[in-house]
Amino acid sequence: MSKRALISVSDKTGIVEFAQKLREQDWEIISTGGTKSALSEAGIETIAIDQVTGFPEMMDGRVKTLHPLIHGALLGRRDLKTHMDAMRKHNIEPIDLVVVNLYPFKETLLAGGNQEDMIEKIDIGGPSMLRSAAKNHASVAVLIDPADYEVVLTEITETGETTLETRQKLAAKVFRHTAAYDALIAGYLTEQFFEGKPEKLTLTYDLKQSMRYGENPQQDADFYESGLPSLYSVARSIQLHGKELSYNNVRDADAALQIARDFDEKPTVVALKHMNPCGIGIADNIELAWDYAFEADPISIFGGIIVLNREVDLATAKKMSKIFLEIIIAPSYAADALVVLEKKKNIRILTVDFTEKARSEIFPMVTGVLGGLLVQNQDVLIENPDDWVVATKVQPTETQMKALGFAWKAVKFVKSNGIIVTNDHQTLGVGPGQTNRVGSVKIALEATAEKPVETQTGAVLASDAFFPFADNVDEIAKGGITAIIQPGGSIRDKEVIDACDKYGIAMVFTGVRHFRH
Ligand code: 93A
Repeated sequence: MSKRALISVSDKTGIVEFAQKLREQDWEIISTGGTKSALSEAGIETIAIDQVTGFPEMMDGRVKTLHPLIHGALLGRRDLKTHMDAMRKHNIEPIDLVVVNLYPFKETLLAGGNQEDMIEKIDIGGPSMLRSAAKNHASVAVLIDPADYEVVLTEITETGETTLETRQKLAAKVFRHTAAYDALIAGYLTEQFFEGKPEKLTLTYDLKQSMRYGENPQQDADFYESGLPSLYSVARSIQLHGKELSYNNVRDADAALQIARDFDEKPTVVALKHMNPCGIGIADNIELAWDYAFEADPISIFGGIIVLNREVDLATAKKMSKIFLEIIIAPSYAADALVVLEKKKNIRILTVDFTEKARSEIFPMVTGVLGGLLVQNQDVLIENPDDWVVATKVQPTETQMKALGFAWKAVKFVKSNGIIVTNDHQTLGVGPGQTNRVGSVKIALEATAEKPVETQTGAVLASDAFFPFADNVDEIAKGGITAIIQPGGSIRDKEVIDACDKYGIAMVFTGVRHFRH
């Protein structure tokens, strides 16, 4: 009796050649509607699935292969007399090879399919056959990837059958594949039916890029992208120029995109180094925003990551091209601006779709720990300044309030302990990541002191978490700061407030902290 294969594929790439070779080895081929048509057109003889099951394909194809005559043929153990007896009794002819690829759920999602389209793209019969065949890999070979056609054909041509080792590997691959397929469906439906609960999203990721190395050359690394992509992401960015992104590039570019997301009312430029903002500028046009971001720290910006939230024009491009920058990201570039930037060989130029900013907030943030993962949703709380409380007797002026609002947005992205000094349109000093808050205050104030005096007028300070002691305020007063914004909530708040009043500094409590460890 000749061997039997069942072929049922949505993506028909390479299937004609594969089926042709099987027929040359005298294999019988069973196939479902669309696959059968494709093979018949190429002159390949196949048996229709309904001929095997005795049932027509029905309900728009929802039921085609879900039948004991198919699943018995896949699951029956060839080494057990009872199974073989059952097969004989019920006229079940064994199937030795299954070739299936599933309804294109992910592709339809990426193409913007609506909910109804997506539901129809949930493949039921395909995964069932894959799972039956993979479970019975002792006897059945199962293919989901055209890249594996060759090895199976070679074995069949040489010996008439596949090896156990190959079948085992293919079975493991199938369960990885169906698990990812189901996880993507679970993620999609969760997003559809559980509004605003990103922490409940099922995590599905696909390998996007094998990186040359990780944080250091002695570390291996890969870049995975979410199964539920948003175009406002490094993973979905389009690179117009420059070398491939490195591991550190991806992290920095991501951090810079997260910062820029919070500043959309006005043209904004974010400059970032090693996960911390080194300059943020907002203005009425993108060129001036660049000037502010640059002047915020003309040294750190060298080799920096830049995100501009408006089209890059020629004047801005000319200014940017004067220094070495690692990455530039913007929604678009004027043609002449791009020409100028592309003259720099080593710069990476990317675009992302800023209209998808809000959607990007659903991504869970995943951090690796030894032996596990920590998952949280993003820190995207929208704060209403009306809820903030002036804690001091000294009241902030309107200009100070504007500057405090800017500083508060900016400090959220500074590594804890995070301190930032700004005016109302530009960062002046960043104090990131010190193990005590006074250390961060000192760094931020030192950097501020180096700035031209006129930019320091009206400088305010933000702290990502409360001040545990009044010593911070003593330092801040020495730096000439006139207003502070911080969460409040320390048991020594009163001492901190009294110190501010003593120095004539206004202080606002937000009631919300923004750690970034
Ligand atoms: O709608 S289904 O879930 N019901 C089934 O019984 C079934 N059997 C195979 N989808 C089913 N398939 C899928 O049809 C396969 O996974 C494959 O993707 C596709 C091939 O259909 P056709 O040969 O008609 O193009």
